[in-house]
Amino acid sequence: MTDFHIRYGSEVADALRDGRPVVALESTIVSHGLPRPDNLRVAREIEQAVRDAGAVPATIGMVGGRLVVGLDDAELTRLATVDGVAKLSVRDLAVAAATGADGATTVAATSAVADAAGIGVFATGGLGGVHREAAQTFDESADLVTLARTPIAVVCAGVKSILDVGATLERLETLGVGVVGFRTRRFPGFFITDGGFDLDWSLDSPEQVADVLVAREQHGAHHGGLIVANPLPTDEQLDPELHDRTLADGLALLERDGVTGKAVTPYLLAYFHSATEGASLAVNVRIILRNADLAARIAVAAAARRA
Ligand code: PSU
Ligand code: MN
Repeated sequence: MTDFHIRYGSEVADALRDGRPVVALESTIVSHGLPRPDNLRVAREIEQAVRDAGAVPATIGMVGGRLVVGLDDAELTRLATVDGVAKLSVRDLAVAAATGADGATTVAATSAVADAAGIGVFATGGLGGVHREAAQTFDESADLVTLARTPIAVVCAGVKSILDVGATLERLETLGVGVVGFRTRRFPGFFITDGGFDLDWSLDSPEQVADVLVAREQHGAHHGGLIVANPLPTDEQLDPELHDRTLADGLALLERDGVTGKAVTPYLLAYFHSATEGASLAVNVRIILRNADLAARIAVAAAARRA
């Protein structure tokens, strides 16, 4: 566990003190993953989905150099609407704090901060991973190495299909990050239900996931993350043909525009949202809301087991 200088939202502070269920939420999807003005509305809807399932949402981000666990509505609005919000991975947190920056935390940074805050369950859309062409570019999300050392359960719809899904699963295995399907033995591909790879484990209920979290603690096997892969039902996924076409075009544009590094993921997501005329955005939102709901149910079940 790393020490961060954290300011807590009052509702989150109360819930953590009382041992009530809390779900961490990231802010990069709000600032960089979803287009304005939908991003702010969706950010609020994600929090509401957590509340509706009985847990307290803790959206994490940096405001004026202060790391906040449980952004209030004004802070959330700021990160969703002002220009120049930095995309913060773990390595960026100290620099951003020292320079008084506004920043949105990625899966990696959100996981690290949530763990430091004592929050064990986190909901997002899709995890970062190994990028296509990574053999040349070495572009692999810090989400992977951070999850190798951070004991948190991350509910997501697999990794974004813009990545090399097979390579990402191999890296997760090497790094000792647990991966379980929620009611599936196929690893989801974010916009699409089936990412093309098998999983060893499938769990059937939030209570069963909570049992695994407790077992990890009892067996001292909780040094790394646990990915709970929650696929969209097939009738809600992005049309696979539209998906494949958009992805091919997006990757070509990436190359044409010379986009590299941390700009790659936001660029491709923005391209998807505009090229599919909102279809991928609707799917993206659906994914996040479903994951927020499942994460909250897991947090509720885990809190009950610890009570
Ligand atoms: N999933 C989404 N939208 C996003 C991201 C994930 O549905 O915007 C963000 C997450 O914050 C994740 C980041 O940590 O993309 C990965 O970026 P990179 O590939 O640069 O590590
Ligand atoms: Mn990268």
